[in-house]
Amino acid sequence: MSMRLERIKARKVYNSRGEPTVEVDAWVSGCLGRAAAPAGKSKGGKEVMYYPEGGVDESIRLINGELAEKLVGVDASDHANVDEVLKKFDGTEDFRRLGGNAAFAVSLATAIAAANAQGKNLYEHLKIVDSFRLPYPLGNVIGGGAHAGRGAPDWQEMLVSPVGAGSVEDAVRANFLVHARAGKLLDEFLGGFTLGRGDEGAYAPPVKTEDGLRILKQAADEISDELGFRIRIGVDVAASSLWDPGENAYVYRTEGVKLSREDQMARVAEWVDRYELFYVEDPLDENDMDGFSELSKQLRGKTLICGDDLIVTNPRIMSEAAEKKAVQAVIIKPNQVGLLTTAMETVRIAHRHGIVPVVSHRSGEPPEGHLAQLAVAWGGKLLKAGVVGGERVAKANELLRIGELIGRDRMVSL
Ligand code: 2PG
Ligand code: MG
Repeated sequence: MSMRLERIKARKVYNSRGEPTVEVDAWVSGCLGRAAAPAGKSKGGKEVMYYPEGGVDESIRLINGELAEKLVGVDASDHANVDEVLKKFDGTEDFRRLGGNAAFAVSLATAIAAANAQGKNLYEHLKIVDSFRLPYPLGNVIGGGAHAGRGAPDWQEMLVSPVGAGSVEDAVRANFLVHARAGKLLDEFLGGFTLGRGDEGAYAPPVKTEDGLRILKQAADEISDELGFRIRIGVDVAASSLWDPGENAYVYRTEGVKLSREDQMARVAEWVDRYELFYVEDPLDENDMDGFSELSKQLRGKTLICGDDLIVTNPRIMSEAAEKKAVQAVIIKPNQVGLLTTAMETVRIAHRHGIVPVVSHRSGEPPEGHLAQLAVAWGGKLLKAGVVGGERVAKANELLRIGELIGRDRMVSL
């Protein structure tokens, strides 16, 4: 059935960091879809440009003017039609005319409107899998790096995921309990801690990375024993933020050490063993794909090496990483490439190679839950969306709602 896009309107709203962002309203057959764009802080060098010269205001001017003229009337029942217009309208490789974040907000709002017009859920409208499953939530509990101030851990995120939970309720609750327990343990370790948090709701304590890992492991093990299912921990090193090409080293400011590429790899391997890390995102700089391949070979079977800044949701780089056996998991952040269809292409490549798609939030998020719908639509096995903070909880709550529809115990197998 053909469904024409009737109207589109953009406005300026704010993300969880208080930065301006684009929100778009789209109407298809009288039904509204609304979505806003997130923003990263530890961005990959090959991500598209978020906004053109002139910033958010220029994107809004374009959407409400020239783009609306091109988009109104397009058949939105097939999402590819919408993204095709967006791509042509921008006409650049990196979305520098319209802005990748503006494209993302239009793409998502239109998909939501089209889903609503068809009486479908978003995950049904954008599905690329045959049967729906619920991803395990992956959330950061202790962090630092670019998401916190000075004195916090050098590695950006220490993450938890209840990979043994049998239902989405148990899974979501487990992460909240681990977060609370880690706060208590940090307070004990530091002899008093403000419980201050960074951009994504993870504690940002004045501790070294390894102390954070030890404490998170303890919190996860204790809650795992109490609940009776397996809870694992992982990390996002976000190593591009540590890599200093001038020094030819990974620079740990809080610890006051500099590690060579080899020492960085050795440290990652050692901590994977010591803290039983099941997931390691961006252990090395984004320009070192060979290093990813080496680490993947060395740690095969022990952990999932995941590419975020390395792959930036880009289908071409995804294919290259798959060919070089550089990763076993890939972060999917649609705003890294601007369009849902481009992100979907990357997910398809990942599935073809048995690489785990990890559908992910950004450090600056709008307080909405659509990401959970995308994860289910695309067969994401992990939903990386933080633990606490309204904009993070919104994704967990949406996952609970989807659980009502497809079955609360239909968890993916990891
Ligand atoms: C990351 C993300 C989200 P940012 O590195 O994975 O956790 O951070 O959005 O700042 O890129
Ligand atoms: Mg990352």
